[in-house]
Amino acid sequence: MFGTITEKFQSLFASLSGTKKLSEENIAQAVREVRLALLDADVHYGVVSQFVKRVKERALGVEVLKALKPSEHFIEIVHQELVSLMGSEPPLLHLSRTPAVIVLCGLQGSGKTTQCAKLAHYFQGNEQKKRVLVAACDLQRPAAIDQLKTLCAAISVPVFSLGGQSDPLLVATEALERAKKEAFDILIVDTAGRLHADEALMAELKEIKRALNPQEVFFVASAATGQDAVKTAQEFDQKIGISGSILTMLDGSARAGAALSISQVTKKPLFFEGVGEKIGDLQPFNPRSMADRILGMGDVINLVRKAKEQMDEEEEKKLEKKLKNATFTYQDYLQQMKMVKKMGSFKSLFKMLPGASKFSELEHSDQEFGKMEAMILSMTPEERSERVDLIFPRRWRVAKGSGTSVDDVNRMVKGFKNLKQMMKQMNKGKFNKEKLLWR
Ligand SMILES: Nc1nc2c(ncn2[C@@H]2O[C@H](COP(=O)(O)OP(=O)(O)OP(=O)(O)O)[C@@H](O)[C@H]2O)c(=O)[nH]1
Ligand SMILES: [Mg+2]
Repeated sequence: MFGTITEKFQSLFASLSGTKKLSEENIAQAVREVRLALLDADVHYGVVSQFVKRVKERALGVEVLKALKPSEHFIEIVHQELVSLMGSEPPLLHLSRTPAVIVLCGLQGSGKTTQCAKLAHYFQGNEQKKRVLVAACDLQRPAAIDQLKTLCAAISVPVFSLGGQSDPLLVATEALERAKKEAFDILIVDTAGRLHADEALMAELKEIKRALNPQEVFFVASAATGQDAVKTAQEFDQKIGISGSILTMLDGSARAGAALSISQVTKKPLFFEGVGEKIGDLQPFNPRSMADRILGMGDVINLVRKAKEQMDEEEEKKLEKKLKNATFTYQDYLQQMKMVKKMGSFKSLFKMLPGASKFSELEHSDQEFGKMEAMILSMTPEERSERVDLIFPRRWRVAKGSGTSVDDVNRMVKGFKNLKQMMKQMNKGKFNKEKLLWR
């Protein structure tokens, strides 16, 4: 996700791994590299100075615990400090009032309209089950209303708009009336963007804010703009008062700078992150998950969250037990693949596993995924439950039945066995859950 900074941290940690003791000298060197990595990722200068100071103090002050190697200790400190930099815990939304009003604001093209629809989808989805109304208050761009309507039609969320109207304040107040009358739980308001935080835009937003008295005013920022996003967030906060931010475009060539400094600088939490153009590509911001990703430790938090969305509780318990005991058959493998398919592309999910890069032989493409499904479906029930071994003549039959080759079947069997092996390692404690690192 954050290519360069992650690589820098990984190589720093690798170079520390041979160190027997954390000395003043090697701490100074490591801290220098942390500083460079952060500055290079476009993190706010003041934030970097503070961060580096804290890491240094803590690293120098540590009592060396027998359980941890010096390098692990240093990683632990950097990880903890990153988490605390981003607010420690996932922030809580204030949506107690009905309807709760959320206003999205930000510069042109930062992703406001898209996030309106994504948020509506999030709130009406699995866990939340809220009734959402969206208000089209961007009257700057003629196509803005249609864009919002198209996005919301796909998820069956109603949009309130007034055709031919040029006063966004009127649209906002009438939308609130309708939300009240029809007992919507949440009203999400899309607003116009400008190139800069100019006076006209600020005045318009201030009026909308005064009229709606929203619970949340989210500044929507594109992570691609790095520190500029942070500066603009500060400006918006000073002029209209925001309650938090949403960072978008984190899937692109984003650097970690905005994610790391926006909540520190504005003193307002980061609530959500946009990780793609699709309607489901919005996730609640979690400081621990972001720290894991920045340090190249996968993203188990979001992997589990995504999996939970697809599974009912019972399935979840069954899978947990199977994972724990490594009693996992081809049949389960197939079920998992089907679930994974619903969650998104296999490659993107695989990247969320800690240490995934070390298991490159498991990196099947999505196309191969379909092949694997066909192969398992061509197996007999005995083969799928591993009551009989998949010896050569059987592999040949499976290949024929699934329109693949014996090589393909061999690879699938190897992938399956590797996965089982991985699970066994996890259960033997070689997988350190606390630090989410492979040893
Ligand atoms: N890759 C990626 N693209 C995104 C994300 N969020 C939005 N986009 C895309 O960014 C472009 C601009 O998004 P909009 O939602 O129209 O932005 P806006 O802030 O409403 O723009 P204006 O109304 O012109 O101010 C669109 O093409 C979106 O599909 C994201 O998280 N990742
Ligand atoms: Mg828009």
